[in-house]
Amino acid sequence: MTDRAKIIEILKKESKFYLISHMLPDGDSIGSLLAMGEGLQKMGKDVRLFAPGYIPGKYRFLEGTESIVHEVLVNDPDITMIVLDSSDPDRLGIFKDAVLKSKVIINLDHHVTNQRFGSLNYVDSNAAATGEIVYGILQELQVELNRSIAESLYVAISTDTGSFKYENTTPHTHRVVASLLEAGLNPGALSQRIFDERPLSFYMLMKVAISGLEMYEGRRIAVMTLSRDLRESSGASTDDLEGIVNYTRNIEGVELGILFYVESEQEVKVGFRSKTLDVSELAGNLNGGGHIRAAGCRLQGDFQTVKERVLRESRKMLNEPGV
Ligand SMILES: [Mn+2]
Repeated sequence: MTDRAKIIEILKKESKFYLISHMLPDGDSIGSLLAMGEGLQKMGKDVRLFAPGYIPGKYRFLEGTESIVHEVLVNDPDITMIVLDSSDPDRLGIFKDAVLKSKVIINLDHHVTNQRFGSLNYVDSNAAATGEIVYGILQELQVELNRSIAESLYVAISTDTGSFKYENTTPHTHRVVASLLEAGLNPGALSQRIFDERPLSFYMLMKVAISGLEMYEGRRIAVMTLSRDLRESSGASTDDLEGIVNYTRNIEGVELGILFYVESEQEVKVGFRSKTLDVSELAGNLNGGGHIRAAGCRLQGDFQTVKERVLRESRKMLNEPGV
């Protein structure tokens, strides 16, 4: 019997579940958490939802976000844990210890790097999002899709595929989404809300970032610089930082985009975006990490020193790719 089949059995048989998503909750982790939670509730199960972090404002319209708990759960051996979209237990933050003490941990994920820390692991790295995996499980459990489950899964899948633009988007992804649309959601309104609309504070901060734009290496590297002071004086939140770095990569001819965020006199956060380079390797050389086209690191030191070091590593990577 595969782990997937065993998981289906447990979901049918057991009655109490705690569902946990990862730190810095993103669209996939929140959407998967809500959809799985509502699906199990529709089967008459007793379900509680947990997230070790703040839910970004743009996702709070999803039904059920208000019931997500952020404090440490009380451990009870009768409760089955379902961990979603988390490649390793450290991603569970304050919930890590309570989860690891449980007898049954169901690990549902799509990250290639998943450490298979569950007692049952269903990890499918061909899935574009954990939301696709949750969709398959709910189908198998014969849970009928309603509008709120469909919206949660749409948010999960559309965010992890960059609105169906990233290379992880497959024919299967589109088939899943087709059945979500059949459940009656409005993709235009949802996408407007998740991808296009941003608070005015974001644009005020963007204005500052653009005015300081610098180009290097024959305009193949674009650099933006922001600081905590600039962010605070523009009224922007740290949520608003997310996304600004993407604009560096979107400039025509740019191969590598960098955003420096000066946290303090002794610490700088660096975000990398690329079109074809492996920036997870670049970030890795600087004690950071991430994905192939989107990665980052956090460096100690004053801004000028950090900037010179990062630009030196970046030039090296750009001029000798694959070496
Ligand atoms: Mn994901």
